[in-house]
Amino acid sequence: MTAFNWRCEAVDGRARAGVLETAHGPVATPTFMPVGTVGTVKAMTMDAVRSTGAGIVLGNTYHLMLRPGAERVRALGGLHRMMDWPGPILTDSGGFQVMSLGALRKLDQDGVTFQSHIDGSKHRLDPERSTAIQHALDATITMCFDECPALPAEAAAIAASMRLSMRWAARSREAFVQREGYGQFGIVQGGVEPELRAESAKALCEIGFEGYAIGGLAVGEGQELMFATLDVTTPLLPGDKPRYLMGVGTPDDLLGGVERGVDMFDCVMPTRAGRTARAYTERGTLNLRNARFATDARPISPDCDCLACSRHSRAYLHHLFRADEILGPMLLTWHNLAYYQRMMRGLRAAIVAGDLAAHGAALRAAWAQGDW
Ligand code: PRF
Ligand code: ZN
Repeated sequence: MTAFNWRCEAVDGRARAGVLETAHGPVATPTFMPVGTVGTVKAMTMDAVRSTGAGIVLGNTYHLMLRPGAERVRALGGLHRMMDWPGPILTDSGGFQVMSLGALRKLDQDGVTFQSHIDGSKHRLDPERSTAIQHALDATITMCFDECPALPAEAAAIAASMRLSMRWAARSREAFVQREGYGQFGIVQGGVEPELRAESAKALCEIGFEGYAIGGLAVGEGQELMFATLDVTTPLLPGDKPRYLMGVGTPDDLLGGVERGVDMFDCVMPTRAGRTARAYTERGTLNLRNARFATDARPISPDCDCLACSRHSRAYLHHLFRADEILGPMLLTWHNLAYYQRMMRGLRAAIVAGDLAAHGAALRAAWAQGDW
């Protein structure tokens, strides 16, 4: 059995390239984790997800506990078996989703009571229950149960929320059952206040986790403040453990995160955009519903080897979206995930080559240049 471990292979500035070793196989970092909220990466088969080069996917405690239920997933052999993804899976802990999706939420020091967004039924999540559910799902990486305030917010409110999350982190750690090749990540909170981020990072390092996430960002503060907060946060985290920026982001956010020492990312952006006709490319984004693509016989991107780009034209994708055909979202989600994974491969190679500054500048110049 493999021990859960992150091994650094190269450093370029603050950026790191490495390998995360887990019970469900290795993952090269920096990595982007496609979001499989309810046990499916929407519009994709898992073979298709694999073909893009993804090494790890994300699942959600909140959604899976409501439907089909954690015990049902366990009975179906765990999330890996149920969704046909034998590789590593990271599950988010549910607190963030309760706050954005749950109805009639009531937060107390112990946890949160809420109503399901599906049928209004009443549920409770707390650090112990969230951790037990993530075990039932058989998550390779379990996340601490935390609270994430929307920004902007008063510093006093952010401080109180962060301290609650740190008490919940200690309880999450207590509830975590150590197994070979499995890990649990703490989540740094504290808004955009450097002192609060420092207090949070210190509290988590004292508890000790297999990895450290940076939460509470990309919640309305803007990219400049997010990067400034990363600048003061990543140096406070252990150099030999993986770092995960939660719920981020655009290709430009990922590049900035990698440059600041982040190793893992997840976001609905490539998959959600794929269902709404927005294509990510080396030259920025394209809206394939736009009339100018109606007769465009070129592939979405000349540099892409995904199914959409190797077999189909922009004009065909345009037609599929205009006709509301299911194949449109399928092909474009595939393309967007292929782009994100290709970009991450490029970043890893650049870090290994000690070339990230020039590589990053070239990426930004091409995004700004616009369509071919
Ligand atoms: N905490 C958790 N999940 C999250 C976040 C957080 O702060 C964010 C913030 N961008 C996304 N997902 N548990
Ligand atoms: Zn493509």
